[in-house]
Amino acid sequence: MRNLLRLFTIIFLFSCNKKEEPQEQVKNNSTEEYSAADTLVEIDEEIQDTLVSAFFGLDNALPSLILCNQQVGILDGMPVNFKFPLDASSLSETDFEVLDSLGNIHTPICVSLAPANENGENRTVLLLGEFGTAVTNPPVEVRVVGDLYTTETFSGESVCSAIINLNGITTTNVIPLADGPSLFFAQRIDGNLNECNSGSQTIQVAWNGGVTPYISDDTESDLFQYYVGYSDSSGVLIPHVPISIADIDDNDNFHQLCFSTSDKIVKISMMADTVEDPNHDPNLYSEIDVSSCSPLTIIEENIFEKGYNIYPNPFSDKIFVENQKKNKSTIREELRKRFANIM
Ligand SMILES: [Ca+2]
Ligand SMILES: [Ca+2]
Ligand SMILES: [Ca+2]
Repeated sequence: MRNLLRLFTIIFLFSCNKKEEPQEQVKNNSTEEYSAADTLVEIDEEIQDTLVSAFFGLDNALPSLILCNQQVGILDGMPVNFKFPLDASSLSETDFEVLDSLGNIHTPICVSLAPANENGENRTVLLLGEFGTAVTNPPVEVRVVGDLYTTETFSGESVCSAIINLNGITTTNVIPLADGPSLFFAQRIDGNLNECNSGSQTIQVAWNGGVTPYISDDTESDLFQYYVGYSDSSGVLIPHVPISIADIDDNDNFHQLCFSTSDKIVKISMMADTVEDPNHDPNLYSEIDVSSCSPLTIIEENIFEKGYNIYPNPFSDKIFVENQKKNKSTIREELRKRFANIM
């Protein structure tokens, strides 16, 4: 299937170099002009933004025999966080390289989507291996160097997705060992994925490292009281405290917050010093916008009504564009998914 995809992909190659003659000009309602090449640069950046962060969670603290089924000693643990869910069947340890501050390149011993591998999750890969040493030689960059694919979201997730090959994207947003966790993703959850037993609106949040209660007497079920959801009333944010919390006690980095309000929650915050990572570092105050599918912008409509389909190129930093003879509504629907709230 993937080979087929590649086969059909190479019809037009647009350069990402803005200095080149734009192959197509489109106008929006203002007087500004955009080129197809500029738009592709934007798309390239949005694909790059799919990889949000890596989190140096534990340094020489995890047993390789138990976690990787290999006797190589005590390992570092590093969750790597994506905005889109990943296709587990395309995931392997050779999809990743970790660069430390001395310039050494490390390949993980093993990788896993577990424990955050329920339907509606699958956005965090746990890398296990030797990635450096806290303070003196920490990991500074994580690269995707193999064909690792995102996958479609499930019905009930407010974010929509598309199948994208992430090969070639990198992040230097590597959170140091001593830092606490922060929120990297939130979306509304409906239907079968909703684990709340009460309330009228469920928001799923994800942390960039695994979290457990920081306050010694708390259990995970107590954590709802430190979260705040915000609805937007003509630009004024109205706070709402969840009535309970779900998706707890499963050792992952996801929570579901159960709200009694039917006002649309657009942002979530968490008070400082309420959760900690596996290294026992507490969180700072953290906030995140609730993601959802976003409508096409005028420039995107102009580009895609002409029938182009876009794929990242697995073998270079260029993007391939295929001119497709599809009808307008099909293209719009695909694009609506493809541009799914990567902002
Ligand atoms: Ca280490
Ligand atoms: Ca879970
Ligand atoms: Ca959980």
